[in-house]
Amino acid sequence: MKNTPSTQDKGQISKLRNSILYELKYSLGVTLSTASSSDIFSALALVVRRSQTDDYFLTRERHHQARKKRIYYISMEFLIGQSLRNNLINQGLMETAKVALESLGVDFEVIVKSEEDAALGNGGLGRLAACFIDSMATLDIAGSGHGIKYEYGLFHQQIQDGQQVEKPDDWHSAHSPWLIEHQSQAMIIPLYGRIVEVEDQQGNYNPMWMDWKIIIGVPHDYLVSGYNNHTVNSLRLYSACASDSFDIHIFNHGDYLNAVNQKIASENISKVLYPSDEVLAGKELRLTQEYFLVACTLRDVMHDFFLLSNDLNQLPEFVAIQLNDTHPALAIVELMRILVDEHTVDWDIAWDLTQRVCAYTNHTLMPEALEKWSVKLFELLLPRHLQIIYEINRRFLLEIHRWRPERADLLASMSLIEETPEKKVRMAYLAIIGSHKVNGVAKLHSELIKSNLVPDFYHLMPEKFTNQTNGVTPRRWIQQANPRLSAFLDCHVGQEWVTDLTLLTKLKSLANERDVIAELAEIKKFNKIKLSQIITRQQGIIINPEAMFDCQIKRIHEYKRQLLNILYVINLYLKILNGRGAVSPKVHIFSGKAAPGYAMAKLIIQLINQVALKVNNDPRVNEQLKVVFLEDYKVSLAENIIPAADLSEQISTAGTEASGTSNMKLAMNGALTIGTLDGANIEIRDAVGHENFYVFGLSAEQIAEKRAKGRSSYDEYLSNTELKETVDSLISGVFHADKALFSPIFHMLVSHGDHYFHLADFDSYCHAQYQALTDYSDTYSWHKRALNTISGMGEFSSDRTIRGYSKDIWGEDNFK
Ligand code: 26W
Repeated sequence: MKNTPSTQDKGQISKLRNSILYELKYSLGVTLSTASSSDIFSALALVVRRSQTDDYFLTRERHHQARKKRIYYISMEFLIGQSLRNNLINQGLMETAKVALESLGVDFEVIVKSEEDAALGNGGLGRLAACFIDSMATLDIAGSGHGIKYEYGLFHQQIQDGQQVEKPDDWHSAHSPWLIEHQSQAMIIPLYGRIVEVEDQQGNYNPMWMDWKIIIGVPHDYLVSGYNNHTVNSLRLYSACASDSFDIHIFNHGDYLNAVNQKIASENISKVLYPSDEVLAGKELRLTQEYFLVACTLRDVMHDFFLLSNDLNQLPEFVAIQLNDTHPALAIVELMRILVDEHTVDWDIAWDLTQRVCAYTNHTLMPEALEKWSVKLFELLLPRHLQIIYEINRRFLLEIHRWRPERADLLASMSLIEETPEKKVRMAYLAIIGSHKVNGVAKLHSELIKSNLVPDFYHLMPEKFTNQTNGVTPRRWIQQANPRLSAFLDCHVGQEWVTDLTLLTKLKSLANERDVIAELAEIKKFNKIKLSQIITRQQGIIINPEAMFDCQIKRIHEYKRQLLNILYVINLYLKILNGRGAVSPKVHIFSGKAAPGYAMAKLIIQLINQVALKVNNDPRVNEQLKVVFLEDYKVSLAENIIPAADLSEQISTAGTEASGTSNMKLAMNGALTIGTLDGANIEIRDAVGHENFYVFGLSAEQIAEKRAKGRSSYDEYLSNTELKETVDSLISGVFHADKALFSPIFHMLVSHGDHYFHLADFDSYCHAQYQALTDYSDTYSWHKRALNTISGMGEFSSDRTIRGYSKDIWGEDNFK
């Protein structure tokens, strides 16, 4: 039964409705009868933004009065997704907005869905940044995100003939109702030029950076509401603007001349997000983007700081900078430049302040993802920064020599500069020595940083290295994505779970209540039907919602092993054909993008699609097995898949996935996990109970041992007839008339050493899959285990993670 709105509610509803009509008319120039869904979306968004803006100014003033330390979370990526529903929930306007739109004869769901995702990120690292700014606001931390306002976000993926085709993501940032442009706060960022070696009046060495060209950075604020607490922080996105198209009169005369004479095609800098989440081929534009972000952010940092104090010694009391991977590591160098060159701070003092301000989060162990920038490129783009890096390095090498005088080899291996084959700056080393804390994103990962990635750095400065296991925001990933589960939790554990996820443990005591389990099963079924409809709409495939939904949703990468999953599907398909079939029906759902230049990942997508085509059209297996590849994976699609999943695939080669975060989102929504002992899987398994986690495969240690010893994947291939039969099908023409099409995959596995151990883990994976499918046929006990899984997931809220950063890295005073 619907509640009748109170008089006060009625007042709010009519106020909101009038505000929508006002925005339609005066901001968008349309009337309700002529407005499109997107107009109505914009109008409502503008109304919500107004309510956020009031809270934003109050929050800033309150934080300023309390002299709170400010946290600057610098990240090249923020994978926000849609914002309307999230902002309505956090501002407490959800129900009012629904009724107000209804009263205007407008379907709320249609409006919400018409919003384009803001896809300013590739995957895990970018989405984590988005969860973190949500948690900082919810915890009333004075923390802002700082990123780039890319004109084009992550490409859209289309599947044509089974292959990925990339289309530009023109998300019309210029018209996003969420972004507030601040032309008046535009900043000048120097680039290129040369160093002139001069002395100051006291005779001190005082190099001058001269003849630089300029970029103009324009900040845009995206307001970030905390949950139900009136705190509103901001995500500041900078766009680069060409100096000739800019209102240059706002700058003083000297800057004006520089701007006009030395303009560069600067708007290119914020044109597009680099679509690779692991390797970048030393692109000049990317280094420019990284510097641009850092330089803009530090101007804001210094501006905010001087509002609080004129004493630079107090910098670490009022400022913390968190580096989201090494991409913004130049912040260390830029801060040194500002302190030493602009404020004539003594080098040693500047270095101490810089280290106390900065902290670095590592997100990957993959060697190819560790950033190294050519010295030549530095010399060209940032000559003064290169000098500063050399000076940091000179002092650091002296320190190493004092520490281990007998180990001359360390001077080369720990140097910030790699000498061969080409001189390069090792950004991870710079980030480590310029920070007071270095953290990994799951326990195993943080251990591997110390033992494998940078053991010498760990031995030199063990106190720096810590762990902060990732988390995800329950506001988006439960409350918004899964409203029915959210209502279920409100009812059974109380509404406070939204900001205190540990309350989920209360569910444990309900595990024997049949009607509670039945309720949970109904919720899952509802979500599965909804997803089935999306699948049918997108692909015309009919899905049985009773089947087990087995989901692997993440970037496509060899180390994440979507290939292992599809090999299992092939194996199952062949078995069904041989009458040794499945136990109960299942659907394998894949979704994810491959980097446009990553040929093997793209071929894996094609294989999945070809297997889907074959299996889905084979009447012999039809009732038992379906394969779906959902195109254009993004945050809003994830919100539809995750609540519908029964089984979560977290099957990376042990020791390769830093943490994973879809593992958390899926488990929170009641999926059981099949996974390796990798990343945060290990902690999830301990939290949800080993009986609710299908573990398989070699451990990180075993993998390392095998790698060290050397092995033959060819022997592995020969040793198991089922495996051989499965792998042979890749080149037998079963899945594509062109037998050679998938031979690169075949050869990678069989003749090129199978770097990610698909073959070695295959048998163990199939057993775990078999067990999961068998267990699934006992519906009641499956849902009971889903309940227990949810109840164990309390510690994977990003609120817990942010509290950890705040206490161990930023200093506890943030909660003041
Ligand atoms: C050089 C370009 C580049 C871009 C992005 C290199 C590396 C990256 C990231 C490190 C890739 C990434 O997203 N890493 C993921 O971070 C998540 C959040 O911590 C983790 O959960 C994932 O395990 C990790 O792969």
